[in-house]
Amino acid sequence: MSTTDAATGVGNRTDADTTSIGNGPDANAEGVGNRTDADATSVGIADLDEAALHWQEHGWVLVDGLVPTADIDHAVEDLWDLYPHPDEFHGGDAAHRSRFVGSSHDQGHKFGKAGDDGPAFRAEQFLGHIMFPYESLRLNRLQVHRNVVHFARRAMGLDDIRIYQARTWGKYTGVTNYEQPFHQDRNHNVVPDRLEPGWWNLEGFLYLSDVEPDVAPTELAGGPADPARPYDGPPESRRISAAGTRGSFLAYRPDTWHRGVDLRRPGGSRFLMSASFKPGGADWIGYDNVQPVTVGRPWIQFAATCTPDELSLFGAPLPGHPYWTPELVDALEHRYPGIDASPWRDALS
Ligand SMILES: O=C(O)CCC(=O)C(=O)O
Repeated sequence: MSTTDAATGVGNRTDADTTSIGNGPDANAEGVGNRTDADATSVGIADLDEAALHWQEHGWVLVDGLVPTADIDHAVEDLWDLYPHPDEFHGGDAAHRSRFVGSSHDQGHKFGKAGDDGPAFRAEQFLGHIMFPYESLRLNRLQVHRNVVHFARRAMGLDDIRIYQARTWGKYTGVTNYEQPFHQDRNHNVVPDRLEPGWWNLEGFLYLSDVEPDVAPTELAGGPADPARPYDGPPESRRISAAGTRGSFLAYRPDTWHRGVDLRRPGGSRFLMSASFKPGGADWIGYDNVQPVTVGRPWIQFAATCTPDELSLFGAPLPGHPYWTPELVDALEHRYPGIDASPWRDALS
C-alpha cells in the first residue's frame, strides 16, 4: 500500500516496457523491452525455497498457485456479500457503486487534486478496502491459509511471525484511473526498514481473482535492491507485471519499487487479499489491528476455529507462555466458545 512521500513519477514509460512473469494466462504476452534471458523470471510453487530466495535477493516474488484454486473459489463465493459482483457493478445500476463506496474502509489518505491522466495517487484508488475479520468465516480462514503462512515463514526465515495487515481490496474498471507512480512503502514502519534476515517484513497480495494483464497486475521494478541505499531511486530498470492466476501470492518488501496500474478491460475487476507479515516483537512495524473488533461475532467465530499457532499470528501467547494460568485458559474457552483449549491447558505447568 502506498506512501506518497516516496513516490516518483515515471510518466514516460509505455506498456511495452513491461515484462510479465509467472504462468498465468498470457503471462508472456507483453512486450519485453530490453530484457535478457536472465531477466525472464518465473518463480513457481514447485520450489518454494527458490521462491523464498528470490524474495530475499530481489525484494519480490510471485508464487504461482500458492493456494489451491479450490480453496480460493470456496471462499470467494462469500466475496459477493462484501462486494458487488462485477456483472452487477458494471450493469449500470448506480446503487452498486454506492454500495461499493459505502462499504470501503476509509484509508485516511490525503492526496492533492490529480488529473485523470498519467501516474498519480488518487483517493478513489483506495476504495474497495474491506477489513479483516470479514462477515464470512470462509474468507477469514483464507486469511491465515497454511500455505501463505508457511511461505511467509520460509521467506522471512523465522517461525515467530505476526500478520500485521489483513484486508481485501477490490477494483473495478472505470472507478478511477488506478495508475500510480512507482513508490516504496515506507508507511508500514515508524523507523527506517532494516532489510536483513530476521528483521524484514513481507508484504503480500493473495490473488482472489485471475489477475490477467489487462486487469491491473501490480508492476514492480526489477533488479536486486541495494541494501546500502534502499531508497535510492527512481527505478530505471525493467518493469515486471505480476500477472497471475487466482491463488497466486505476490510478496514484496517495503524497499521494492512498485505501483498499481489502471484496469484496461471493459467490465473488468480485480480482487486481492492483503496478507503482510512481520517478525514477532517488531512493534515498529504495523498497519491493521484486530483488537478493537475481537468482541464482534466475526472474530469470535473465527478465533474459535483457530489453532494456537494461528492465534499467535495475531499476537496471542502460545501454550506454555508464562501468561497462561488455569483461570485464563477457562476464560479463553468462555470467550471463544468451541475453541480447542487443550494445547494451552496441557502446557500449564
Ligand atoms: O494495487 C496495486 O497493484 C498496488 C497498489 C500499491 O502499490 C499501493 O497502493 O501502494
